[in-house]
Amino acid sequence: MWPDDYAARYRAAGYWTGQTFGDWLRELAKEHGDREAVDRLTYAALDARADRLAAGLHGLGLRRGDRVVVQLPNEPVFFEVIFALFRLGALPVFALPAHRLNEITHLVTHSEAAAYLTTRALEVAAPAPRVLHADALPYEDPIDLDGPRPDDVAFLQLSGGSTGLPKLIPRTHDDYLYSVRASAEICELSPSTVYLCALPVAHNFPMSSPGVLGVLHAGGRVVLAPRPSAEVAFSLIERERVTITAVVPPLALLWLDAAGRTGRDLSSLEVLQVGGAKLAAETARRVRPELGCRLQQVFGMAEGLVNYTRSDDPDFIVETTQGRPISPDDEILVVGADDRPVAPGEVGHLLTRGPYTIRRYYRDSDPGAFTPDGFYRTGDLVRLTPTGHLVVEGRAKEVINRGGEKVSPEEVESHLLAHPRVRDAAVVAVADPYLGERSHAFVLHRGPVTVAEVRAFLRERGLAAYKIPDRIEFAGEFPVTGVGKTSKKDLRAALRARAEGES
Ligand code: AMP
Ligand code: DBH
Repeated sequence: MWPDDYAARYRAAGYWTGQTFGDWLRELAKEHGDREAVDRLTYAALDARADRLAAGLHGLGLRRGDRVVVQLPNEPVFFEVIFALFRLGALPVFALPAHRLNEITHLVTHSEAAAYLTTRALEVAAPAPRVLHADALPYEDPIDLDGPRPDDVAFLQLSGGSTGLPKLIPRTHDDYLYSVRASAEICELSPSTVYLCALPVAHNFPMSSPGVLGVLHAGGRVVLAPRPSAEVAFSLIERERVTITAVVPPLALLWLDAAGRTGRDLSSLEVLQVGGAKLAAETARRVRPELGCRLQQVFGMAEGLVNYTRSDDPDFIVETTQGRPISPDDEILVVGADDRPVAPGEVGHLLTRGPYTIRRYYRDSDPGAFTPDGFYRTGDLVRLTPTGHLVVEGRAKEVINRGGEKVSPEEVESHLLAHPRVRDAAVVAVADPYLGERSHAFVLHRGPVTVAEVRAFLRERGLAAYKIPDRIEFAGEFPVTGVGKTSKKDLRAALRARAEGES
């Protein structure tokens, strides 16, 4: 995947250490054996069960290089399964519980999977050659396996697929372990870390930023939440004395609103990580006073690059930026439509290359997502602050082109969120015969408020007239992606369907 000279450099710099996930868990088990790793499962037990499951799966005919679509809820068996597959050298394909027949069929077909491993509760009637049930997995006496190499692909992660079906992202043992180790260090994890995994564990953010794997690396403890609701999460935070957890912005809003009326003791919580979509500064500023913990912004992508705000960043940086890269060797370019760098501080397209960012998708699908010299085109519009922090201004494809005037949905959303009666907002483009596109704001509110009041509020804030949404509509809830981000794709589709119904 990486050219030889880059691979040599990343090894020489100590990023790629030549370890596989299977060896890594073995080491963790030696070091932290009797400590709890995930819920009540100890490091030693996880290590042993992974060996026995690897033997059992081998007995069923699974071999090194085979792909296995894994769709599991937040339960300890997820860890046994992925480490068994890592030891076999078989590649998990990380489906999310929210995926249905459409996505699972795509994953099975595109990866040419040998099996689909799931629980009966999640199973879809996918055309997998073989379905393995998590409640009936084969555990056998360990056998010798000629496992994978550190530079082999360890698994296939999914891109969010904000448009179309998820793309498959090949991540190697070497590159992913580097991002995990470096993330654990940046996030200052230790054996006393207790991480609540509230998001679906198979998603790249809760898996690796620093996520459950970062916590294992530090010898800490993972607590799995069956659902991300404030009620479930807060009771687990209280009971397990959770120190750090990660959410997407819509969930942060729900938790913030619930924090005021919870009877739960959240005093153990030191850090709330928020990432996956733009967090409005208005919301960011609520975290410390309302949840009593520090905020960390995380801007990442399953393709690689991850940015964090750091614990010693001043508050205004933490509240208004999406952090800076993990690695000194993460190369960041902010470019215009011609792929040439914009002036410092200007908004442009983010391109990136580095020791844990892929150079191509699985089977080289969508080669246009990479420049000829190997930079990944993130699709994000960003600007760099003088301090080297990135501010995400939106997704290039989601900018609304209103008769030539460009409107950033994120900017309008942050103004909407400043209204005390607005709980959340999502602004999308809708086709318009005269302007090409016009803007449509969906708003979730609390307490009585009218569209006219919201509109007047935006005007009073001095927002340019062309940025004021052409339509504002109150909604009951937003459709969400598998990890819980607001799904603008579904909002746009709803508007299209409505327009077709009307015509
Ligand atoms: P995915 O394709 O699911 O891996 O999603 C990655 C994308 O999510 C990024 O390219 C960004 O568009 C978006 N994203 C992730 N974290 C943030 C963040 N903190 N702020 C803004 N956008 C984000
Ligand atoms: O949205 C993402 O994909 C994401 C967000 C934060 C991610 O992959 C990550 C951190 O690693």
